[in-house]
Amino acid sequence: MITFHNPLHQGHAPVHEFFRGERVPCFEKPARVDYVEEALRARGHSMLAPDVDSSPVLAQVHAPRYLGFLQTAWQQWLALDPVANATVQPFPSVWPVRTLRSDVEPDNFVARLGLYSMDNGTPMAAGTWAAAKAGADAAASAAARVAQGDRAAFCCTRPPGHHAGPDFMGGYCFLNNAAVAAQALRNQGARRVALLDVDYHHGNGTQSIFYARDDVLFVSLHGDPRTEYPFYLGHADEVGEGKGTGYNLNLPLPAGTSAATWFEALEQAYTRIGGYQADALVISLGLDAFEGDPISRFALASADFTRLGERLARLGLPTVFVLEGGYAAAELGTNAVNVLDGFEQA
Ligand code: OKP
Ligand code: ZN
Repeated sequence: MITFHNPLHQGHAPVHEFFRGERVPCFEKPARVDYVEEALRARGHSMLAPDVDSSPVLAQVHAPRYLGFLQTAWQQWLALDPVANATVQPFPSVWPVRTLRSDVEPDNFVARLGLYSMDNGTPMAAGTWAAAKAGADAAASAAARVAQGDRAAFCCTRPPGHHAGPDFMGGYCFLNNAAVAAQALRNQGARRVALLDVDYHHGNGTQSIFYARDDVLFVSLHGDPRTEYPFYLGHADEVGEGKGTGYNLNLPLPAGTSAATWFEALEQAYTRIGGYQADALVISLGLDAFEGDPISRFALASADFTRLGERLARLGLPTVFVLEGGYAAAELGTNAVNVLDGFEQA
């Protein structure tokens, strides 16, 4: 399968995140994508650099003031203390929750960082903007291929994107690559796009971007937000709003769900997508439903990812795969390429 990789992903290499008040090494690390690229090469998939500028599409799925902030965030951080901050990661410490105002941008950098973040679990580094932008370019490039008639394409990138909303980062995500792919497909002639998110974590950002729209159907299988990140979105009663009502389907499953039950829920997703008459499909391909994932609690085996690819192929739609999560880094390559090979061999 044609793969667009992200030549700049290694510039996004924050060192630590927080877990229960302690600093721990980042789970979302460059080695993840190195393993996927290695597996792609080993199984003969061709890899290309992005060849589309996603800027116009980014402006359709993210707010201008958020994009403006993100693009220069690292320079703004350095401006506070060019020497000390070069080796320190910025973290938000205050957020505009209920009753506080989010319409006025504070002058204070850390306050702005909180305004544009949903958590303190999304560390930045010097190369974050360049890496995130190149990833969005890879998503737009994969979408362009599929719009031009390719059966499928894979966007192999990190940082992931599905937690990034219209105007905020979160959950290791900065720019919503899957939303870019879906919007790019719409721009290039697809009347309806189905977006299926199989990452363990609910794609709150993607849901929010398309919540009031009927031209992009969002369907997600994920750990129940009562116990799993992102906690504050992803329940079954979220069905869309306005003309988007009926075009959002959440299938939350309890932590510990078996592969058999997961595939049963996948059939419900297929039924909804089948009834939508989409012209194209985007898969938010998180691989953290894997039994060996260190931060997730579903139980898919590596062979189940082949089965997932086979099942997705039977929808018969032009398909863009976009890499999201998956933190069992050494197995990530096998699991990702199993999906692609299952899809191509079905
Ligand atoms: C991103 B994606 C664990 C912290 C977990 C949030 C998880 C983000 C998952 N110590 N932080 O959906 O795979
Ligand atoms: Zn995830």
